[in-house]
Amino acid sequence: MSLLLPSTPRADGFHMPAEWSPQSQVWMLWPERPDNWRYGAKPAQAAFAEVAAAIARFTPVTVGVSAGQFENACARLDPAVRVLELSANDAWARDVGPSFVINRDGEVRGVDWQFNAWGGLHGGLYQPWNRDDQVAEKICRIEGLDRYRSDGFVLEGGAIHVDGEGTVLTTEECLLNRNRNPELQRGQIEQHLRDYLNVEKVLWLPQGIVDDETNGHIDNMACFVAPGVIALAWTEDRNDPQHAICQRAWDYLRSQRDAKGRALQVHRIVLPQPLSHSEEEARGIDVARSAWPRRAGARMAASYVNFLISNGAVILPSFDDPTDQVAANQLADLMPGFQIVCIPCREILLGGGNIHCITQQQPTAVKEGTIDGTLD
Ligand code: KQY
Repeated sequence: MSLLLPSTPRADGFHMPAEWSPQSQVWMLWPERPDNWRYGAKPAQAAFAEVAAAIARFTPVTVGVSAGQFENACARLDPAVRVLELSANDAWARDVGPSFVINRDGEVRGVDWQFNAWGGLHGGLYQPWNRDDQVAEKICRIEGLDRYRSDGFVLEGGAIHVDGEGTVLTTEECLLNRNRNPELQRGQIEQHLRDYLNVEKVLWLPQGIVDDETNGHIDNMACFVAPGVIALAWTEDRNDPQHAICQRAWDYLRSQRDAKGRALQVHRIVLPQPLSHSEEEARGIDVARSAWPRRAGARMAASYVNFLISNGAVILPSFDDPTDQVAANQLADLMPGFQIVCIPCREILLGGGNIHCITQQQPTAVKEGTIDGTLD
């Protein structure tokens, strides 16, 4: 059974745990729309399958697939991956799946954010988005988890990162954008974050990555890698408009403390050189009025920070760029004890996001005072 709850996670003693907390599974969706993924999504499907197989070495993976793609996805995905029929408008599990919350009794629930395709009719990326907006509810029903629905508050999972200890990281560019919640002031948005994530402190970076079609999602720009420790995307190129954005984020974070009163440690993670859609890549995408156009030469929002942490692993995008190894080394130094697994991800980037955007971790329910949920 899966109930729609009238209260909030905060009122009920639930909070969103950090990504490095134990996970019972990771959710993904199967790409197929030809107006976002080139050549009928075949190259993207291969990349998604590679990501799913990499995660499955550490954590069980479930992939939601349309009826029309069910057979194909089953054939192409690693046999360890669970495949379920679950329709969506595209394949961004981070943004359309539930953000899972837990309590001290080892219970898990879902937060079902209202979704408007990254801006609705004011800069949104496609229409309709009704099936995307049903994904969180469907996942909660499949798992038999109760759910909170944030009606009246639009948010995507990629727009927030939590440390699990009372702090959330986000961007003004996205959350204060008039195309998400035009009727809400900053203070009201903060209150929604407090209520649905059960946090005390909101850290607001001004902007995200240049030309990010999500309006600057935090999951491409910065994330927590441990309590009080942040990985920040960084370029030294002063001729790149990204440099000033990174510098402002750095200055802001260095001036802040988290909910526990800790000064933040901020670590720079190299950005790849600016990458854009090639003529050939743009040609492979269907032209459709209902979707965001993909033009040759358009800069893509490439960032290594768009990685997933899952049960001791960091699943890290690579771009066939000389900086791939630099980023992997930086993260290995920053996250000792985690296995860094690099996956070529240009095909996912072409669709507008990366590994973190296409995955949603479901935490393991652990009762406080027990080890892995079983009584000592
Ligand atoms: O940043 C993310 N969490 C998702 C990116 C979605 C892009 C849609 N084309």
